[in-house]
Amino acid sequence: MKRRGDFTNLQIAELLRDVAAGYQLKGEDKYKFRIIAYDRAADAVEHATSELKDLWDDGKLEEVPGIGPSISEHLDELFKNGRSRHFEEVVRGIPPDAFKLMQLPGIGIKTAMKMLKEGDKKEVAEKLKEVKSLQEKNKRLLLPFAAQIAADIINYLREDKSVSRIDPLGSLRRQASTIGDIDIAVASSNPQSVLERFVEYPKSQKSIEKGEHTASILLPGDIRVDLMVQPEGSYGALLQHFTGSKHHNIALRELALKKGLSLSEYGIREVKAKSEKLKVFTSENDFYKFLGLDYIEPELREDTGEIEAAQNHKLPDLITLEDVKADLQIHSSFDIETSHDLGESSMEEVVKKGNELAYEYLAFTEHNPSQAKHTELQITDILKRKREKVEQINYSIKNRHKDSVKKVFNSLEIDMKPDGTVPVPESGMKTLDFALVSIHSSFHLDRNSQTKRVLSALSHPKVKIFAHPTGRLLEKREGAELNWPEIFDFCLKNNKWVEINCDPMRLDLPDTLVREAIKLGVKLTFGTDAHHKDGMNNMIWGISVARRGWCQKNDIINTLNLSEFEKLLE
Ligand code: DGT
Ligand code: CA
Ligand code: CA
Ligand code: ZN
Repeated sequence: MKRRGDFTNLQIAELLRDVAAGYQLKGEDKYKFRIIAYDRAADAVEHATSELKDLWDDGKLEEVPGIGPSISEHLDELFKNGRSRHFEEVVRGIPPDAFKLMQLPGIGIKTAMKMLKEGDKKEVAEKLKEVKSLQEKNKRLLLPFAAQIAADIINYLREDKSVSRIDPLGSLRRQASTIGDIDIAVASSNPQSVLERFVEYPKSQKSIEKGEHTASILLPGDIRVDLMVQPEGSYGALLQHFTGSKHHNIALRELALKKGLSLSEYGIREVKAKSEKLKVFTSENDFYKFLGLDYIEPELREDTGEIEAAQNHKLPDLITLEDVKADLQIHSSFDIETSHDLGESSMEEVVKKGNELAYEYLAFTEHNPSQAKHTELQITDILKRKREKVEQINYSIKNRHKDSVKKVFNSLEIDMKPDGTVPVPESGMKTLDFALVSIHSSFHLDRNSQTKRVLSALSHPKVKIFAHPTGRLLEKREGAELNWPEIFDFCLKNNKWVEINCDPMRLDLPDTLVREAIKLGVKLTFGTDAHHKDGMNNMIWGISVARRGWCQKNDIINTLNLSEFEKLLE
């Protein structure tokens, strides 16, 4: 039941952004740090994996990175009384429509106020309508979907012979799990010709704007694509500037200022030098080097310590797809009589695909047989039949020396019942090499019960992996409430692993939790959760999550070779 003071994370994030805007109107310079603090807190809340209200209930608001003591105090009042006098005071007198207009790309609070004061009434009404439809949709794109759209446009633009370099920018280049709009950079000796070709993109619904170096179009479904073009000589600065993230750039700008330098998409200037000569950069690498930094991979550019690490030569050597030797969650079409979905490809087809991907081993992780429809004896019988099938596959691949897949493991993705027990009898568990457990029901248990449930299921000696751990579905369903420090601690002490599920709709564990896990030394696994052999291609999206979570090769179980992996199972 909703009570007064029950705010969703999204509502709180919006509120914090409004307060930041309020401070901006009060004085951009005077309140510089508060503006940054509120903006940052808004981002943190939006990306938080737990409901803030619940954290508050547990007295843990300040544990959210980005929420300091002062903001936390105001939120405390907000949750207690349903309002914060401080927030109200900061935004007093600002018309609600101004905040609405701010939700449009490119409109800050100052522009919004100006539009309301002196703008054309009809235009403002039009814009407000745009906001409303934006709020109704306001869905972000899944990463592979955005990547495909960008790849199509990139191929199309490459046909212009003046294009010498072209790359995605923004959240897409940083490989974020969801993408707001698509940004693309081009190096060209003839920007106008590229921009003209771009606005004539056959799938474009509308050209939003076209200037000297930039243009924007709208694709069906209100997908916005921004293009930035510059000569090759300053392409490095262009890439750097529009890859973001915003917070990374703010932090970088501050570092530069301390060195008396100012940064832009064109290059670097000395602030005080009379000549005001612009230093340009073809390569992003040199841009960072000029600031005394090691090259920072785009996935790390979120202002979460990467700049300091780059100063101290402490950046991680990020994992790559080539490091991966196995896929540890695959559903074959073996009829295991589950109440969930079966896979569509046979075990043989999956092995063939595994060879194409140059893997050394694979795990078959069909869902457990339905408990409602079978006796314990029947469940064990089905699992024994599956064991035989897996042994037969292993026998048949044993002497195929040219193939890379040397072994398939007999695993299972097991539901955890709300009380934390597993719906498979001991005699059935014995047939398995190892098992995964996952939450497929009762997503809304309170945090304590949910955590207990997970730890209880993970306790079974055959269970090694906590699969798609939050249970989130991007843009559809929030994850379950869990006490992550407790879960990570348990995994560390009991040699259990946490999955990065590579399904683009899941990408679960989320990158921020990946980082927390590996900081503690918890080992992670990749599972594509493929229900068709082609789903095994999704490994690359799991890699994006791992890289954003600062993972190196040795953080991930799947990088072990077969004999190392077998040893871990002993
Ligand atoms: P998104 O589109 O919400 O998934 O996130 P981003 O990071 O792609 O954000 P976007 O498209 O607004 O801007 C791309 C990057 O450009 C952003 O990460 C920071 C950088 N940037 C630098 N200066 C500016 C600026 O003046 N305006 C905008 N919009 N971005 C800027
Ligand atoms: Ca973007
Ligand atoms: Ca953009
Ligand atoms: Zn599942």
